[in-house]
Amino acid sequence: MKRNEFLKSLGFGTIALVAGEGLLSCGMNMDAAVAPNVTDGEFINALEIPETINGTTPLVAQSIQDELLTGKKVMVQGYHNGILGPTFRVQKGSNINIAFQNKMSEHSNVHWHGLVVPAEMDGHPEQMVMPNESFNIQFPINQQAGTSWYHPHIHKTTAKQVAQGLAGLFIVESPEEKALNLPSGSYEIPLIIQDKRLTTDGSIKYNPTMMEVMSGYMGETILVNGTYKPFLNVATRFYRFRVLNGSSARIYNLALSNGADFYVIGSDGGILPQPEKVKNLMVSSGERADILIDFSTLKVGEQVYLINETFSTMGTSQGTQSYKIIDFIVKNQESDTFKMPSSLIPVPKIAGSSKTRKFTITMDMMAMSGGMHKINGKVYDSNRVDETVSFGATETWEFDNSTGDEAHPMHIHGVQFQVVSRIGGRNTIFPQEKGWKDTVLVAPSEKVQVIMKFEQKGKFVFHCHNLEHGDDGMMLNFEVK
Ligand SMILES: [Cu+2]
Repeated sequence: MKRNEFLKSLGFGTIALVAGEGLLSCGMNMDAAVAPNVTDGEFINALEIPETINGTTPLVAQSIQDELLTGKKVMVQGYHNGILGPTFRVQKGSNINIAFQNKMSEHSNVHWHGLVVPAEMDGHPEQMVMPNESFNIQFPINQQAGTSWYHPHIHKTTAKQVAQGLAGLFIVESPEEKALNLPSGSYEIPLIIQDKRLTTDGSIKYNPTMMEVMSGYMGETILVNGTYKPFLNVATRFYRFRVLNGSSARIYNLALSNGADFYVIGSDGGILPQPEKVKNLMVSSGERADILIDFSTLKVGEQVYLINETFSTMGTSQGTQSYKIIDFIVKNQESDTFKMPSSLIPVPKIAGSSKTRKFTITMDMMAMSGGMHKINGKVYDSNRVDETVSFGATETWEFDNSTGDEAHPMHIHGVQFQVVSRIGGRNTIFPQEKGWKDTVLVAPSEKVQVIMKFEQKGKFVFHCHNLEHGDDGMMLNFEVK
């Protein structure tokens, strides 16, 4: 049953017949429970920039104090000195050796989202690091330059731990990328965009109702790099922004408040073949976008906001409101040495698919006890291997959301894939999908095909990166052998 039909059925008084405990506890104020409005206000806090570390720096998951709202110190979770974690910056071809320590009172682990690493290092939900335990993370970087990220991946508590602050960026660099002379140093800025629901004392509240498990949990406060109402002083030149949508469920349709064009130069797992000029860019949970913004057309003293523009393609709970995300204030006049290259880094097309697997992604309203969100009719079972893939095989996987009315960003571990086709719904492959991907947004009515080569042996998961959907069971195991 679709969500809309389900809500209609509630109106006919069938609640007692279809409801489980979860539904009754969420009350009858259904729409109020979904998609709280984002509040606007003055952008007066300087954007915090996470510290940059190398591939051998220890990482500690901990409960720690931070101040999300001015003057309100609260406990959050993070990997460093507050919410979120440092940004790893490593070279292609290097070896990673990270001593990970869990200093929290609950078990956790680290998934390297976007990095193609051995299965035993991937942060599979079974790989738990218990409180006060350590785990040595080692893997080689054998992939192209790109913007990956890291976060916990414990089944049923991934969303909560990410919401409480456990996430960080992992940047891979390469000589090919360096040769492009993209804006770097203080002109290369990470933007980790997350929505939070904050209590009046300024702490992060994570307690989704059943309705919010259906839609995804959305907060009314947008943080960028953990900063509330952030601004960034910029000069009259090009900047590179590494955007991560680190939200549980909220999808952003990024645009500039002056309607100016900007350029997508990279997707989840690498640089695009050429810059793509856009006015809007849809980024769903887990996805990254490497973008260039040209502030040279503005004068000192002017400002422009990165905003979310409304959209109507992702179901009724998403995109209902336009709001500001960050304020760019032009502070300095500077001459720009950067010239936009006409081509970037080639992305050789993956071909020779030996098999097509089809995955129907559905929400089953009647299955409240065992998880409503399913892939091919199944909810996640850690003891079950759902798909077996031959090592070295190239395959096409199709995610079919043609009967659904919620959006599902589907993420596959252990690979970087390419988007082959999108049939139904938005019916197109978007600029940010013309390169290496690990997460693809499958909107209502859409069937999306991706192609990839499996080059890591072992057991991995693939799942919806709407983290409430994933925790609810929209995740399966596959084994490469
Ligand atoms: Cu989903």
